[in-house]
Amino acid sequence: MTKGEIVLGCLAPHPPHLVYAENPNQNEPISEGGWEALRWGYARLARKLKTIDYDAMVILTPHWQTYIGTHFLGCDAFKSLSVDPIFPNLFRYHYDLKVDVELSEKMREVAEESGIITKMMRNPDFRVDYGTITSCHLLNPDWDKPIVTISSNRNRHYYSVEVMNEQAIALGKACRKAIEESGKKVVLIASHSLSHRHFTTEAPLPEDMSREHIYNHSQYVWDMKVIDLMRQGKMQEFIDLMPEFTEQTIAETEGGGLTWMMGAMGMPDFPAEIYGYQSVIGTGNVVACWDPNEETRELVL
Ligand code: 2X7
Ligand code: FE2
Repeated sequence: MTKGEIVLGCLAPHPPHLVYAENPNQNEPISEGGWEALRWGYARLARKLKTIDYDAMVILTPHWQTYIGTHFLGCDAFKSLSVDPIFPNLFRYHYDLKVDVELSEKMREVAEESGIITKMMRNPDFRVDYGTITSCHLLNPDWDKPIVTISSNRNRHYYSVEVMNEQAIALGKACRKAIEESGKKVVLIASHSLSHRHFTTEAPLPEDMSREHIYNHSQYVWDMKVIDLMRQGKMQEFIDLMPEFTEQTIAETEGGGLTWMMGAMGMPDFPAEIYGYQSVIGTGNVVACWDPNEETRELVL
């Protein structure tokens, strides 16, 4: 069997506002648009994905939070209605997705062997979190590839961002080993924003872009600092700064997605492709990807 590989790593934020703004058939509320800098960036990255040969998407999301161990989706399919608990006015999405259970089981097994506490989610009525649905919808609106979701263990809350970093890197290395042994080509997705200070009052029309802006300048400066490190291919430096960045900007990196993906990809020292940056309800969001293939890697923005 040929060795499996990670063919792309995507940093894919999941504000449900972006799906709302797209008006796909699956979502009940209707919008007049909004947040184009992110949506157009996502559309470009989705086009790149169409040119890449891959078998499955593996996503780590901070909105599936587990307190004992790391959990992996373990049923062939999940179908239900996902309602955002904070923005039910924007996101009531009918999802119907397929899971690569073989790959999921393999990643769980290798993670367990490396000392990580793990569990398969075998409940067919489990409600898949909106982070998974939003990031996967925007990257692949056709939903024609199976996915695997990995939960976010709450070790940042029990311990610290430093412990989260160590655990997420170990999980990333285990997932990479499992992918290589599986013989499959896999796209990784870290589903989250950067800085995460929210507004406190919603505009009467959520897509009123005259009301959308970052709410704290130092959060913006931090976001630009870490995006610059991505551009320069200095991911080890970003991961080393993760505790300070995450604490000072209450960043959604706390869930471990980016650290996990960088651990799996061996801490890339090549430039990330940047597709767009914009605030959503005041949070900082970048769409970015790491393409290990020098021939297809581009300078996007
Ligand atoms: O979960 C989110 C998020 N991470 C960012 C912005 C808006 C809503 O939901
Ligand atoms: Fe979130």
